[in-house]
Amino acid sequence: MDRTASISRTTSETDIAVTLNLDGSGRSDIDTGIGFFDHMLRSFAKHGFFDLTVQVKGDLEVDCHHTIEDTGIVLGEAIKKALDDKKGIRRYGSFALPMDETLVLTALDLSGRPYLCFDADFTVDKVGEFDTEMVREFFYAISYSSGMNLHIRQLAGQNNHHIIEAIFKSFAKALDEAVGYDPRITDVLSTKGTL
Ligand SMILES: [Mn+2]
Repeated sequence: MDRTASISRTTSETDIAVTLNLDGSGRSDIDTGIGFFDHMLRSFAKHGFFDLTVQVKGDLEVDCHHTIEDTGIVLGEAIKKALDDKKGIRRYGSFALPMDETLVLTALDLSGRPYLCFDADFTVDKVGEFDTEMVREFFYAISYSSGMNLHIRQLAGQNNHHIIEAIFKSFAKALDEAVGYDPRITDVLSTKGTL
């Protein structure tokens, strides 16, 4: 089964095209206009073994808000579409990812019910042209548009670049686990019969 989804979304604020292959090899082609955000999305693809294309033309003359939030919405829609009926997948995934002094835990459930619990402390307003307060907005958008229960918790860390990068990488590893197949799961992993 091909688990690839392409989603395009155009508004007066952003023009976004995303293609995601859940069964990729980590290849990516990313251009959001925000260098640090590109770095994070490339890390997400690499460490989750997803193939990912993200092309964004956003209103960066305003600020980075719409570009990052809307990319989260579209990436979440692509995750949801690529997963289709979720038959055979593990559903749950978690990963505690270290990066030097930083440690970030992500735990997620592809339950169909959106919920974000986010706990990370940033001590600077920006990394490059990326506003640190947008990390939460990005993952909120993903959780809602994909129907994902998503917990992200910083357990240790000082350097803001490390903290954000560890968040994106631990999310990638947790998602890779959750979308993976378990041969013991022959239908949908829910006593309700649907996710
Ligand atoms: Mn880095």
